[in-house]
Amino acid sequence: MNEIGRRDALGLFFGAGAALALSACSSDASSDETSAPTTTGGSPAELEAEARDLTLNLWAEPTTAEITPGVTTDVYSFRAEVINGDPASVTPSGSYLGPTLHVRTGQRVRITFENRLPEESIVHWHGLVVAQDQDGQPSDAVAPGATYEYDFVIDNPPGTYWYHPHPHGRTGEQVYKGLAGLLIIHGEEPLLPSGDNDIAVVLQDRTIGSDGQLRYVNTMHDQMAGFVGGTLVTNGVTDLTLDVRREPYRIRLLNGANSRTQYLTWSTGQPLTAIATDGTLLPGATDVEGLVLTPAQRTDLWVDFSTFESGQQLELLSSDTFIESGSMMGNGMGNQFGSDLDLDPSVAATFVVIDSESSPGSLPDSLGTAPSFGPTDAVNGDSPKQMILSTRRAAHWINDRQWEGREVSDIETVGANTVELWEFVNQSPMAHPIHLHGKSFLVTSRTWDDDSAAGSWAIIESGIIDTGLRDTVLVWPGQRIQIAVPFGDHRGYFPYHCHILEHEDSGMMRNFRVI
Ligand SMILES: [Cu+2]
Repeated sequence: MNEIGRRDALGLFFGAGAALALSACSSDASSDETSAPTTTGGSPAELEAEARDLTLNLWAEPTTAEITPGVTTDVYSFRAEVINGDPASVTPSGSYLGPTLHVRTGQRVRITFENRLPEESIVHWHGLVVAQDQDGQPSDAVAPGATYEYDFVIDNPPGTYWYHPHPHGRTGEQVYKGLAGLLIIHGEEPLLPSGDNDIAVVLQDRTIGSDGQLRYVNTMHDQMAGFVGGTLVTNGVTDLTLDVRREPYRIRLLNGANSRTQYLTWSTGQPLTAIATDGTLLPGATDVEGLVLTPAQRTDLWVDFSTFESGQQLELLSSDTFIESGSMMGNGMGNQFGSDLDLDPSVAATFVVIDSESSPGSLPDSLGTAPSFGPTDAVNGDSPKQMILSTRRAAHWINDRQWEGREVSDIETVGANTVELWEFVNQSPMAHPIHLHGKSFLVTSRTWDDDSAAGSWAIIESGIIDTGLRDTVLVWPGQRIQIAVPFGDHRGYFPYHCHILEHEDSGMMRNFRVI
């Protein structure tokens, strides 16, 4: 891709006029390029006008990318083309990231996935409510050269989702090599910044060797702790800089890292204003001084740059939150020494306020609707199903079991269209972000079984947003959390797993069965 294309795309803007508002790195900030953008996504209103069936070809292939300026790196990438429907439904990322897919609530989507990789793969639509055979499960992985046909209707509310591969044992390395993309659902929403004031920021990390190639070590230690790259890579590049006008913006954050749970702050110390979590608008905007984002979680922010001076910069800072509160090789917690968490922020993205007229905005008083269910709707309100997360024999376990495909236990069998209370009890020395396929749930309680790690939790606790719906939830060592899960009407087998991809790949994954 040429330089202009790279610059247009890297901001992952969803509207027109992206070229005026973006530079890929700060050295380009003074550029006077005014070429018309070539990678626009269409505003929600435009997409609404275009609402109709969408047919795509989507493929994964080995290719190269420029993650660090001037350095060519071998990667895997998703690419796509619109066969039928609005051409703006696919917007290239300009990096190794897959194109952003724009769909609408209620829209029928047909996607032919072609595996052009030298290994098996399959695409999972993270957070989407779909039938088992549309979910992109490990058992549906297809061989090199083979295809998989998807045909489903978008059944989620508007919001921020993503897609990534899910072949068992290979997800971590495939995502690390570059296979991930955003999926934005448009539709009826309160009045929020749109068009080119609607930006996505995909947070990842990579270790790039002196030869310019990605390092994915995947040692026993990496499998146990999760692989953390040495450099923050945002929207597919190091040192991402985005130009913004003095106006309100919606910034859709996705943590697409393999294992790094990030604590995010603004360099000015101002609060982060969250408006949506994991694809669902919060009932009301929520200010936090720092924001915790686990792998796979999304949070949409609202930021008003109208009070900034032209030329002022706002940096999004990210700190790793890894703790190990006991022995990784031991039995359970083992120890009583919760390590303190030492936040060490690095710049994940820099927003540069360009010379423009100040145009303040305000948020709607109410955003999302309150969830239609709660813990009192649970069929097992008096006896939550208990899932024990543990670490022993150099492995991570769920109820002393690992991935067994379609072998499910009694408590992993649930009734369609019921709400159940599930309880995750973390007896492992590590934090685990737990994801349930196709289910948006409520976190109804967090208590301590063992408060050895309470000190480190206290450092990040204010950045945990449990008030909205989630599809991925962080369980700190020693914690017991309860979630209320509405299981919906799709029957069949669906994975639930730790979203530290090295944990998932090494077996910290199970199926539940909806009957
Ligand atoms: Cu885990």
